[in-house]
Amino acid sequence: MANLLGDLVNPDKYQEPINISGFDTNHLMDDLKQMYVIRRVEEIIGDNIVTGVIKCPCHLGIGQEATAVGLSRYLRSSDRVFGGHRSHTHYLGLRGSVYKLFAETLGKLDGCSKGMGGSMHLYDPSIGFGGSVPIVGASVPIATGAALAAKKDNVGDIAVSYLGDSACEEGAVQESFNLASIMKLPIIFVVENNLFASHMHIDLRQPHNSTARFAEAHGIPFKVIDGNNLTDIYEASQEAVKYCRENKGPYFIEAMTYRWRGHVGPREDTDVGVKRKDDLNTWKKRDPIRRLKDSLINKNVLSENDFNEITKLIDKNLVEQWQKALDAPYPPKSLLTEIVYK
Ligand SMILES: Cc1ncc(C[n+]2csc(CCOP(=O)(O)OP(=O)(O)O)c2C)c(N)n1
Repeated sequence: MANLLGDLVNPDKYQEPINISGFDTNHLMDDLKQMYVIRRVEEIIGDNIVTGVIKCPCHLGIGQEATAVGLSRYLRSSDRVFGGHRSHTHYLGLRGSVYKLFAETLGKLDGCSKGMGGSMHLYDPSIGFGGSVPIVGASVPIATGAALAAKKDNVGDIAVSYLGDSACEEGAVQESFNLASIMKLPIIFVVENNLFASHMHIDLRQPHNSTARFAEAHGIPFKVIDGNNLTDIYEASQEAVKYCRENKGPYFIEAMTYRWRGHVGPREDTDVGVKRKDDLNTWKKRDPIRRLKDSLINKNVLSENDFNEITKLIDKNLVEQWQKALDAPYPPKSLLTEIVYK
């Protein structure tokens, strides 16, 4: 078996600024801001879990912001994107409303799922987000079905299925890979490989640490990339989206990344009893935001001062959105029978 992850699995590597030559600086700046927005949104959510204001379980993607932000740049609102339990990044990558996400985590009527879903059931078809499902791997067959529908519509729309490394261990996920391959469905499977399934490292669960071998086994073209490098994600996404829009079949991206917080909730020092503190400190040096920011500063596109001004404005706006969500009403009980059991 080829060593597909190579040095990507070594957190001492890939800490330097990224190569941004030839990329549109407006795009890079826009996506830097969005990655910062995502990180701060999740930090606010984390703080409000600690105080008990947020009561639903939240799986934070802090450290994993780049993949969805980079891929979303090449998607359109008629595409069909699906996620799982850790999908704030996927929803916000598509420029989902921060206010609606805050409101959803608080169970408020203005939430993107009318306050009925919480953090793990996000939904907004107006931006192409077909939904997130907390049952591991469960949205992958749904995304595959959406790809079949897109193929039948024949207007070049595609599906995207975000999944974790452990979701590949679900039978329905392997069946989805097979079906997508055999039916040449326009779907990008994006595995965010953060090495862990809650507390358990991939080396204890699988005979190999890369999930791209599943793509190889199913005859799906794939790219293994540094998931904390925005421009690597741009390049892989552009190729994958083009391939799918041209109706050539599915594509598989394995993005190597690492989550900074525990499996669920805001604590970072422990993870269901597993200590990974030393590793975490090293992985933090592969921060996708800091690496992009440093690249832009090195090229004189941005200064430290500009960045501070930009982030100050974002922070102020997020505080306002959070307060608005706190003040928003809860849904009426009647909505339960109107929409949940419809
Ligand atoms: C079918 C099923 N089995 C177990 C769980 C409990 N569970 C929730 S998340 C998770 C680990 C998921 O790991 P991965 O898919 O790699 O995503 P990550 O959490 O790393 O983003 C598990 C085992 C579940 N929700 N659904």
